[in-house]
Amino acid sequence: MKPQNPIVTRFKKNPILTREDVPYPVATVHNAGVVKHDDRYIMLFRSHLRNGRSIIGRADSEDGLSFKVDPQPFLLPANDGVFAEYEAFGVEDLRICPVEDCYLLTYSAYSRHGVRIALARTWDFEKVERITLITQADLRNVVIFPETFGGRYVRLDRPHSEISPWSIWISYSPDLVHWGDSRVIMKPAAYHWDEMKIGPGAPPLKTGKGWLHIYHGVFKTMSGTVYRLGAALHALDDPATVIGVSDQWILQPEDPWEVNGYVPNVVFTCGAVAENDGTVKIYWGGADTVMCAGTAVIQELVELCLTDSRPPM
Ligand code: M1P
Repeated sequence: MKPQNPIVTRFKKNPILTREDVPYPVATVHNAGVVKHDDRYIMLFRSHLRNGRSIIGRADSEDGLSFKVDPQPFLLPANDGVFAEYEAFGVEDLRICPVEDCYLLTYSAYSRHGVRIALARTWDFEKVERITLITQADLRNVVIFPETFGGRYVRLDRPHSEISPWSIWISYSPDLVHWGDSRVIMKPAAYHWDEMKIGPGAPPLKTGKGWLHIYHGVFKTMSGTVYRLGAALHALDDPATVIGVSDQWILQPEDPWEVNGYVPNVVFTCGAVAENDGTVKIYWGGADTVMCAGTAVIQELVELCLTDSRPPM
């Protein structure tokens, strides 16, 4: 049964992008970073190739709903230098973080050594400059805040652990290259929809009451895992302080293309675009197979974090 009053209203034309829309052979289209650049929406989406490894494609839109895919992929695994060694198994789940005068791109770099996060930069989505690899293995889901704090860049990340449920950490950098001062700031809640693991989702959005972060949480059932989206609010002047986490999820797999696909029962976000009318367009991969989108009222998400909250840790 669908909820009476969904927090996120799905676009009627979901899925908004599928492999049929891509002019080169791919098996999936999912987990895309999205921004509004020069009044156009730019989507950088992940696709599995038929060898099981992933690349990143680009699609453009005027309304944030109807996207047209570029004839060629946007980012392929590097073929020389240190990036070639660490991207050999593919590039995945790219986030677009608007910082200063450019867009920082963070993406998972897979290789026989594990998964690391690579950092690249673009000004125009035409040329991409790889900067460096900013983590060791194994760590995924890095989003960088759009502002600096006390002169330092700040990111949310998600290291893997055999001891603790996978949680959201914060790290700092003076120069985007060297990161440290890391601490855990948000953990899965026991016997809760996100009890198995959580991870950063879309790059945080600034609101009057805090930084709104849409993250993903996972629950293990007898027939597999369920990926849902949740909302958390971080203090405006200190993102390490989580001032509220919505007790309820904001989106769960319900449409057929979210429930069934390459990985069933997954909604997974890497991007959200705040609009001038107080709404936010949220983009998510459905079942690791297609791209979907919907809208929410930013103030409602903020209120959920503040008034119906569970402890962050
Ligand atoms: O299959 C669901 C997701 O699983 C992984 O996400 P996480 O490590 O955060 O659970 C990633 O492979 C992601 O791409 C995928 O959508």
